[in-house]
Amino acid sequence: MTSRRNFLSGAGAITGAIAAASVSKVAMAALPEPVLQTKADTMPPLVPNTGRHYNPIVTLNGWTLPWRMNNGIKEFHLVAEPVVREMSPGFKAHLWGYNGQSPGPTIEVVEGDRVRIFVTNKLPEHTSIHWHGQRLPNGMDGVGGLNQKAIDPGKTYVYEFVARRPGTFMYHPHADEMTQMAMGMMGFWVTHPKARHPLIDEVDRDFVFLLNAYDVEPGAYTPKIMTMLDFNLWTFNSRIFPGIDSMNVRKNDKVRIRIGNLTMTNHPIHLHGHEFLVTGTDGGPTPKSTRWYEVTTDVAVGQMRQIEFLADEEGDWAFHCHKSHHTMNAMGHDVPTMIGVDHRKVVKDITNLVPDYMVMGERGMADMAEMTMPLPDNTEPMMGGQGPFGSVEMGGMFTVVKVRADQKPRDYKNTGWFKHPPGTVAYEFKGALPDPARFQSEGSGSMPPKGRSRKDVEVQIRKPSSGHSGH
Ligand SMILES: [Cu+2]
Repeated sequence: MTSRRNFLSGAGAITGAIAAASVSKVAMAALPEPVLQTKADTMPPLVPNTGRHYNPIVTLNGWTLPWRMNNGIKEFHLVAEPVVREMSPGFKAHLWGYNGQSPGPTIEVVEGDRVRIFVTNKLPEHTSIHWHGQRLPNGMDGVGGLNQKAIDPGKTYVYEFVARRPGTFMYHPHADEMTQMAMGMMGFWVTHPKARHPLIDEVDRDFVFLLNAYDVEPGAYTPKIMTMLDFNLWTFNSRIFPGIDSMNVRKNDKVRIRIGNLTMTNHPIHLHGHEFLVTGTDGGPTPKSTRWYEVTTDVAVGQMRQIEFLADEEGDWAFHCHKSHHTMNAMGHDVPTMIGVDHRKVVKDITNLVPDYMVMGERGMADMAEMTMPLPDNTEPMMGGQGPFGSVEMGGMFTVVKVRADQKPRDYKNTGWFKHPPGTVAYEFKGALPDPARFQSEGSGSMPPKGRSRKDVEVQIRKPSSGHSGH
């Protein structure tokens, strides 16, 4: 395996690293060395040193695939294969992806580039790649059976086309799509404009990630591929909060975030503290006359939305899907009520036979959030993430945009929690409480209708006994 570090120092083209790995010239002339990534970290932008210059993007908890130049053609090598994806520290899923990760690496090219992509299939079944949103010859569109023969296991196919339209695109299989997308096969593609573009602004920070969803039972490793809607892990680039990196920007940076949705439902993506414009879809940049300010934009299934804003408010700003069940982590489905049942001995016996097996809830669901009950080895609490003031009580599709005056240009380092200026944090009221007499005579806040006693309109509200972790 070739070290990613070589490419960051050498940047761009992969020729140097191949020479170091002493691959013969003959092999080089044929297939580019596949570059693998084993980590789920956010990699720094891959600054191009061959081909036309562009301002590289940053893939959240992901990376950009290096290329080699071959007679003016940008050559990439994607390997479709089973991968282990760390969804959050200590929680790994067995997925299918590309070049060691799921999602696959981001491909970055420039408008007008001729691109050749070698796709090697190391999956146990056939696959293909569809280049979602691209203008290309019909035979390169990747629908197995319709545009090409599917790529059998062990085979390598070649796709070649000119990246004609600048914009933000995706790639994914178009063969046994239900299985392969449920297993995590997808990636991002950015075609940068070749010159100043009237509708594509230069920005200081440019982030991309995919929305994806999985159904992995707590304690298990492999997604259930038959699940159609009832997923239990809602992810940004196959990571769940608190495993998703923050987006760290400098105050007054112009920030672009490109979000593609390859899940089976829509996601209203919401930014705190700033308003943004939707500047592009997978159909290209939006005309300026169609743009208006939003703080939430719905990204429907199979869509990409590109948002832009001026990060002029310092702080730690939440950025998340607004569906509250999508900011929660795994819960087992169809869980029988086990309250009061001591099944420890039974579980131990079953686990010897079925390692993925677990039961939950012998003391109620509150234990799951409070973590007094040991979680199975491979899962994440339903909600958590420690902030400077306690638990954030979020999971899934949630992260933070950190705006800092002292963030260095082009530095993506997380500098910790925001230090709020004195007097700018919500605080507890410590003055005298209002006179309770009114409440005693009239009932709790609402006035009973004339002629009826307070008792008649009383509503019994049962509060959860411990916290709000029930689900
Ligand atoms: Cu959502």
